[in-house]
Amino acid sequence: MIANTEEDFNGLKEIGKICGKIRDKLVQCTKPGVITKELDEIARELFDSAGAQSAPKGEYDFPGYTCISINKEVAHGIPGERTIQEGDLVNIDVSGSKNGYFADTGISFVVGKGEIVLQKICDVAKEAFDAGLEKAKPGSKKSALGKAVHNVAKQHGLTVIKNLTGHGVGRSIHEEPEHILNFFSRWDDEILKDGMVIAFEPFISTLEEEVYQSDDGWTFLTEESYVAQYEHTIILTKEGPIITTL
Ligand code: M3C
Ligand code: CO
Ligand code: CO
Repeated sequence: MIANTEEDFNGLKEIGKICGKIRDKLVQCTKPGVITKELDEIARELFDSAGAQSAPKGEYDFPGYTCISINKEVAHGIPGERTIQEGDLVNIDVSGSKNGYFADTGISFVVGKGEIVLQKICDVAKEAFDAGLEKAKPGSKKSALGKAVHNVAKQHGLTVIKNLTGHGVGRSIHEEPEHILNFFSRWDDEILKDGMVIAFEPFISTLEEEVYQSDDGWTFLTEESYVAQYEHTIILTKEGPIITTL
């Protein structure tokens, strides 16, 4: 969407704050021994008490209130009976709506002490986000974000996922612009607009560049790589980006 009224900015900030708080609470509760369904239950209660709805559930009938993906799972992991263990790479992605406004945020992190490479991809996903954020200005090319993401990945000897992307958000969870790529494409000539709302979510991978969908019809996996994501909802303005999900 293009945010242009006070009501738009307030509505986007309200749901952004709710999703950011739920994300932080779930990260804080992700300890060895916790079951992913228990984390999702916390999210359900927090959405409820905030008068907000889960976007995966409300928009796609996803079997959970949040997406929780572990180790070789990259995204859209279904919360279930799985127990978190020390050293797990966990991704928590929280998206929701209130009063017709949407936000989307996610983070990958390592539980306790884990393999060094896992911490590295999490750090690089954040670095790639920051590099792309520098380019997130009205009047700039949308493709500059993906170029920045891919450059950061390459600098660290890592790759990006090419078939998962960021996207427009605001009045629904996924809307125009349809794709914010994790790499440069010369065909992507769209210009970012003042007030445009995007979910920017670099996916940094140790090796493979594509995910495939598991038999459960939801979870995205790789064969043999680890992937980290870092996502926020951003309103692009001439005065600078507003991150609604901090
Ligand atoms: N918030 C998710 C979508 C959840 S709906 C099941 C997203 O937009 O960040 C992702 N898209 C692709 C992978 S994660
Ligand atoms: Co998301
Ligand atoms: Co998203």
